Amino acid sequence: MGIVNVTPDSFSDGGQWLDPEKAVAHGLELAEQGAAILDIGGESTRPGAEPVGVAEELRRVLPVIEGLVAARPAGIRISIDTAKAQVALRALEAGADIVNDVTGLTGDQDMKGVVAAAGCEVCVMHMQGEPRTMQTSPTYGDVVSDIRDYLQVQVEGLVAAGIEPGKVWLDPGIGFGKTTGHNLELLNRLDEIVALGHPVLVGASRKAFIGKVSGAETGDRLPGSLAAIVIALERGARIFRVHDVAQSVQALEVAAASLLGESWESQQTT
Ligand code: HH2
Repeated sequence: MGIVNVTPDSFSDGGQWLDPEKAVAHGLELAEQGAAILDIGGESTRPGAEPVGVAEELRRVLPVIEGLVAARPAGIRISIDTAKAQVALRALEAGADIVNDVTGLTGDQDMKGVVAAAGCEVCVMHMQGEPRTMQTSPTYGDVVSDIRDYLQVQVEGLVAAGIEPGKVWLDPGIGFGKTTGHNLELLNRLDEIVALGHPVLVGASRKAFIGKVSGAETGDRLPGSLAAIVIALERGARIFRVHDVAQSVQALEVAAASLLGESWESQQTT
Protein backbone atom coordinates (compact mmCIF):
# COMPACT_ATOMS: atom_id res chain seq x y z
CA MET A 1 0.00 0.00 0.00
CA GLY A 2 1.61 3.22 -1.21
CA ILE A 3 0.88 6.43 0.71
CA VAL A 4 -0.47 9.49 -1.15
CA ASN A 5 -0.86 12.26 1.44
CA VAL A 6 -2.78 15.24 0.05
CA THR A 7 -2.08 17.39 3.12
CA PRO A 8 0.02 20.44 3.96
CA ASP A 9 1.12 18.98 7.32
CA SER A 10 1.78 15.22 7.16
CA PHE A 11 4.77 14.34 9.31
CA SER A 12 7.14 13.18 6.59
CA ASP A 13 5.85 14.48 3.24
CA GLY A 14 3.43 17.30 4.15
CA GLY A 15 2.82 19.72 1.26
CA GLN A 16 4.65 17.65 -1.37
CA TRP A 17 1.54 16.34 -3.14
CA LEU A 18 -1.07 19.06 -2.43
CA ASP A 19 -1.46 19.85 -6.13
CA PRO A 20 -3.90 17.17 -7.45
CA GLU A 21 -1.92 16.63 -10.66
CA LYS A 22 1.26 16.01 -8.68
CA ALA A 23 -0.58 13.68 -6.29
CA VAL A 24 -2.02 11.64 -9.18
CA ALA A 25 1.40 11.41 -10.86
CA HIS A 26 2.91 10.34 -7.52
CA GLY A 27 0.24 7.64 -7.08
CA LEU A 28 0.84 6.30 -10.59
CA GLU A 29 4.58 6.20 -9.91
CA LEU A 30 3.99 4.20 -6.71
CA ALA A 31 1.81 1.77 -8.71
CA GLU A 32 4.61 1.46 -11.26
CA GLN A 33 7.00 0.66 -8.38
CA GLY A 34 4.80 -2.23 -7.25
CA ALA A 35 2.09 -0.84 -4.95
CA ALA A 36 -1.13 -2.86 -5.27
CA ILE A 37 -3.14 -0.30 -3.27
CA LEU A 38 -2.89 3.50 -3.19
CA ASP A 39 -3.97 5.07 0.13
CA ILE A 40 -5.26 8.61 -0.34
CA GLY A 41 -5.43 10.82 2.77
CA GLY A 42 -6.53 14.44 3.15
CA GLU A 43 -6.06 14.92 6.90
CA SER A 44 -2.83 14.47 8.83
CA THR A 45 -3.05 12.25 11.89
CA ARG A 46 0.42 13.06 13.19
CA PRO A 47 0.63 13.72 16.95
CA GLY A 48 -0.67 17.22 17.63
CA ALA A 49 -2.36 17.61 14.22
CA GLU A 50 -5.37 19.93 14.01
CA PRO A 51 -8.62 18.46 12.58
CA VAL A 52 -9.78 19.35 9.04
CA GLY A 53 -13.47 19.94 8.01
CA VAL A 54 -15.39 17.69 5.59
CA ALA A 55 -15.44 20.27 2.78
CA GLU A 56 -11.70 20.86 2.90
CA GLU A 57 -10.89 17.15 3.11
CA LEU A 58 -13.14 16.46 0.09
CA ARG A 59 -11.55 19.33 -1.82
CA ARG A 60 -8.15 17.71 -1.29
CA VAL A 61 -8.91 14.04 -1.96
CA LEU A 62 -11.71 13.89 -4.57
CA PRO A 63 -9.74 15.25 -7.56
CA VAL A 64 -6.91 12.84 -6.72
CA ILE A 65 -9.23 9.82 -6.49
CA GLU A 66 -10.97 10.82 -9.73
CA GLY A 67 -7.63 11.26 -11.48
CA LEU A 68 -6.30 7.91 -10.24
CA VAL A 69 -9.53 6.05 -11.07
CA ALA A 70 -9.25 7.36 -14.64
CA ALA A 71 -5.55 6.61 -15.08
CA ARG A 72 -4.73 3.62 -12.85
CA PRO A 73 -3.38 0.42 -14.37
CA ALA A 74 -5.68 -2.64 -14.14
CA GLY A 75 -5.69 -4.28 -10.71
CA ILE A 76 -4.57 -1.23 -8.72
CA ARG A 77 -6.99 -0.49 -5.88
CA ILE A 78 -7.59 2.79 -4.09
CA SER A 79 -8.22 3.23 -0.38
CA ILE A 80 -9.50 6.39 1.27
CA ASP A 81 -7.76 7.22 4.56
CA THR A 82 -10.47 9.07 6.46
CA ALA A 83 -12.43 9.00 9.71
CA LYS A 84 -15.39 10.90 8.18
CA ALA A 85 -18.38 9.00 6.78
CA GLN A 86 -19.19 11.77 4.25
CA VAL A 87 -15.63 11.68 2.89
CA ALA A 88 -15.67 7.87 2.70
CA LEU A 89 -19.04 7.92 0.92
CA ARG A 90 -18.00 10.47 -1.70
CA ALA A 91 -14.67 8.71 -2.21
CA LEU A 92 -16.40 5.35 -2.76
CA GLU A 93 -18.83 7.02 -5.20
CA ALA A 94 -15.82 8.42 -7.05
CA GLY A 95 -14.38 4.90 -7.41
CA ALA A 96 -12.35 4.19 -4.25
CA ASP A 97 -12.39 0.50 -3.29
CA ILE A 98 -11.39 0.38 0.41
CA VAL A 99 -11.99 2.50 3.54
CA ASN A 100 -9.03 2.99 5.90
CA ASP A 101 -10.19 4.55 9.16
CA VAL A 102 -7.62 5.35 11.85
CA THR A 103 -10.41 5.65 14.45
CA GLY A 104 -11.46 2.03 13.87
CA LEU A 105 -14.91 3.28 12.74
CA THR A 106 -15.57 4.93 16.10
CA GLY A 107 -14.95 8.54 14.99
CA ASP A 108 -18.19 9.00 13.01
CA GLN A 109 -21.39 7.14 13.88
CA ASP A 110 -22.38 6.93 10.19
CA MET A 111 -19.18 5.21 9.06
CA LYS A 112 -20.28 1.62 9.70
CA GLY A 113 -23.45 2.19 7.64
CA VAL A 114 -21.47 3.67 4.74
CA VAL A 115 -19.07 0.70 4.69
CA ALA A 116 -21.87 -1.88 5.11
CA ALA A 117 -23.91 -0.34 2.26
CA ALA A 118 -20.87 -0.22 -0.04
CA GLY A 119 -19.85 -3.82 0.78
CA CYS A 120 -16.23 -2.71 0.53
CA GLU A 121 -13.15 -3.83 2.41
CA VAL A 122 -12.30 -1.80 5.49
CA CYS A 123 -9.20 -1.36 7.64
CA VAL A 124 -9.93 -1.04 11.37
CA MET A 125 -7.05 0.60 13.22
CA HIS A 126 -6.46 0.91 16.95
CA MET A 127 -5.71 4.34 18.38
CA GLN A 128 -5.55 5.33 22.06
CA GLY A 129 -7.01 8.84 22.47
CA GLU A 130 -7.06 11.23 19.50
CA PRO A 131 -4.25 12.69 17.39
CA ARG A 132 -4.04 16.03 19.25
CA THR A 133 -3.25 14.37 22.58
CA MET A 134 -2.55 10.67 21.92
CA GLN A 135 1.18 10.78 22.72
CA THR A 136 0.74 12.51 26.10
CA SER A 137 0.91 9.38 28.29
CA PRO A 138 -0.21 6.21 26.53
CA THR A 139 -1.00 3.49 29.09
CA TYR A 140 -1.88 -0.19 28.73
CA GLY A 141 -2.05 -3.30 30.87
CA ASP A 142 -0.48 -5.60 28.31
CA VAL A 143 -0.30 -3.58 25.09
CA VAL A 144 -0.71 -6.52 22.70
CA SER A 145 -3.59 -8.27 24.45
CA ASP A 146 -5.35 -4.94 25.14
CA ILE A 147 -5.22 -4.07 21.43
CA ARG A 148 -6.11 -7.59 20.29
CA ASP A 149 -9.18 -7.56 22.57
CA TYR A 150 -10.16 -4.08 21.36
CA LEU A 151 -9.92 -5.14 17.71
CA GLN A 152 -11.95 -8.28 18.39
CA VAL A 153 -14.76 -6.22 19.96
CA GLN A 154 -14.63 -3.77 17.04
CA VAL A 155 -15.01 -6.62 14.53
CA GLU A 156 -18.06 -7.89 16.44
CA GLY A 157 -19.60 -4.39 16.24
CA LEU A 158 -18.91 -4.16 12.52
CA VAL A 159 -20.43 -7.57 11.83
CA ALA A 160 -23.51 -6.59 13.87
CA ALA A 161 -23.78 -3.49 11.64
CA GLY A 162 -23.89 -5.69 8.52
CA ILE A 163 -20.23 -5.68 7.43
CA GLU A 164 -18.98 -9.07 6.23
CA PRO A 165 -16.21 -10.39 8.50
CA GLY A 166 -14.19 -11.41 5.43
CA LYS A 167 -13.97 -7.75 4.39
CA VAL A 168 -12.33 -6.54 7.62
CA TRP A 169 -8.59 -5.88 7.95
CA LEU A 170 -6.98 -5.15 11.32
CA ASP A 171 -4.19 -2.72 12.18
CA PRO A 172 -2.54 -2.26 15.62
CA GLY A 173 -1.96 1.44 14.82
CA ILE A 174 1.79 1.83 15.18
CA GLY A 175 2.49 5.30 16.68
CA PHE A 176 -1.13 6.08 17.59
CA GLY A 177 -1.10 6.50 21.37
CA LYS A 178 1.92 4.24 21.90
CA THR A 179 5.39 4.64 23.35
CA THR A 180 8.45 3.37 21.49
CA GLY A 181 8.38 0.27 23.71
CA HIS A 182 4.71 -0.35 22.87
CA ASN A 183 5.42 -0.09 19.12
CA LEU A 184 8.38 -2.47 19.31
CA GLU A 185 6.44 -5.01 21.33
CA LEU A 186 3.46 -4.81 18.96
CA LEU A 187 5.73 -5.59 16.01
CA ASN A 188 7.41 -8.47 17.82
CA ARG A 189 4.11 -10.00 18.96
CA LEU A 190 2.06 -9.16 15.87
CA ASP A 191 1.27 -12.87 15.39
CA GLU A 192 -1.13 -12.54 18.35
CA ILE A 193 -3.19 -10.06 16.33
CA VAL A 194 -2.84 -12.09 13.12
CA ALA A 195 -4.35 -14.99 15.14
CA LEU A 196 -7.71 -13.17 15.09
CA GLY A 197 -7.97 -14.45 11.52
CA HIS A 198 -8.18 -11.20 9.53
CA PRO A 199 -5.62 -9.71 7.14
CA VAL A 200 -3.31 -7.48 9.20
CA LEU A 201 -2.01 -4.12 7.95
CA VAL A 202 1.05 -2.44 9.43
CA GLY A 203 1.97 1.22 9.01
CA ALA A 204 5.45 1.80 10.40
CA SER A 205 6.93 3.83 7.56
CA ARG A 206 9.29 6.60 8.77
CA LYS A 207 7.49 6.79 12.14
CA ALA A 208 8.98 8.38 15.26
CA PHE A 209 9.80 5.12 17.07
CA ILE A 210 12.37 4.39 14.32
CA GLY A 211 13.99 7.74 15.10
CA LYS A 212 13.87 7.03 18.85
CA VAL A 213 15.68 3.69 18.40
CA SER A 214 18.20 4.77 15.75
CA GLY A 215 18.53 8.54 16.10
CA ALA A 216 17.58 8.94 12.40
CA GLU A 217 15.66 12.05 11.26
CA THR A 218 12.32 11.55 9.44
CA GLY A 219 13.83 11.56 5.95
CA ASP A 220 16.53 9.03 6.90
CA ARG A 221 14.32 6.29 8.32
CA LEU A 222 14.06 3.99 5.28
CA PRO A 223 16.39 1.26 6.63
CA GLY A 224 14.49 1.14 9.94
CA SER A 225 11.18 1.15 8.04
CA LEU A 226 12.33 -1.85 6.01
CA ALA A 227 13.39 -3.70 9.17
CA ALA A 228 9.93 -3.11 10.62
CA ILE A 229 8.01 -4.48 7.60
CA VAL A 230 10.23 -7.55 7.35
CA ILE A 231 9.51 -8.37 11.01
CA ALA A 232 5.81 -7.71 10.41
CA LEU A 233 5.80 -10.02 7.38
CA GLU A 234 7.48 -12.77 9.38
CA ARG A 235 4.85 -12.38 12.12
CA GLY A 236 2.04 -12.72 9.56
CA ALA A 237 1.10 -9.19 8.37
CA ARG A 238 0.17 -9.04 4.70
CA ILE A 239 -0.47 -5.35 3.92
CA PHE A 240 2.27 -2.77 4.45
CA ARG A 241 1.48 0.96 4.32
CA VAL A 242 4.67 2.65 3.09
CA HIS A 243 6.07 5.86 1.60
CA ASP A 244 9.03 4.18 -0.17
CA VAL A 245 7.34 1.60 -2.36
CA ALA A 246 10.17 0.39 -4.62
CA GLN A 247 12.51 -0.29 -1.71
CA SER A 248 9.78 -1.88 0.42
CA VAL A 249 8.70 -4.19 -2.42
CA GLN A 250 12.27 -5.41 -2.85
CA ALA A 251 12.70 -6.04 0.89
CA LEU A 252 9.37 -7.87 1.08
CA GLU A 253 10.03 -9.92 -2.06
CA VAL A 254 13.31 -11.24 -0.70
CA ALA A 255 11.95 -11.81 2.81
CA ALA A 256 8.79 -13.49 1.48
CA ALA A 257 10.68 -15.68 -0.96
CA SER A 258 12.71 -17.03 1.94
CA LEU A 259 10.01 -17.13 4.64
CA LEU A 260 7.08 -18.28 2.53
CA GLY A 261 9.10 -20.36 0.05
CA GLU A 262 6.92 -22.28 -2.38
CA SER A 263 3.75 -20.48 -1.47
CA TRP A 264 5.34 -17.20 -2.50
CA GLU A 265 6.58 -18.72 -5.77
CA SER A 266 3.11 -20.08 -6.52
CA GLN A 267 1.64 -16.62 -5.85
CA GLN A 268 4.03 -15.24 -8.47
CA THR A 269 3.00 -17.68 -11.18
CA THR A 270 -0.75 -17.58 -10.65
N1 HH2 B 1 -0.59 5.84 9.78
C1 HH2 B 1 -0.80 7.09 9.33
C2 HH2 B 1 -1.95 7.41 8.60
N2 HH2 B 1 -2.86 6.45 8.31
N3 HH2 B 1 -3.58 4.20 8.44
C3 HH2 B 1 -3.39 2.95 8.87
N4 HH2 B 1 -4.31 1.99 8.60
N5 HH2 B 1 -2.30 2.61 9.62
C4 HH2 B 1 -1.33 3.51 9.95
O1 HH2 B 1 -0.36 3.14 10.65
C5 HH2 B 1 -1.51 4.87 9.48
C6 HH2 B 1 -2.67 5.18 8.73
C7 HH2 B 1 0.20 8.16 9.63
O2 HH2 B 1 1.18 8.26 8.63
P1 HH2 B 1 1.22 9.35 7.44
O3 HH2 B 1 0.01 9.25 6.57
O4 HH2 B 1 2.49 9.21 6.71
O5 HH2 B 1 1.25 10.74 8.17
P2 HH2 B 1 0.15 11.81 8.51
O6 HH2 B 1 -0.87 11.17 9.38
O7 HH2 B 1 0.91 12.90 9.21
O8 HH2 B 1 -0.47 12.27 7.22
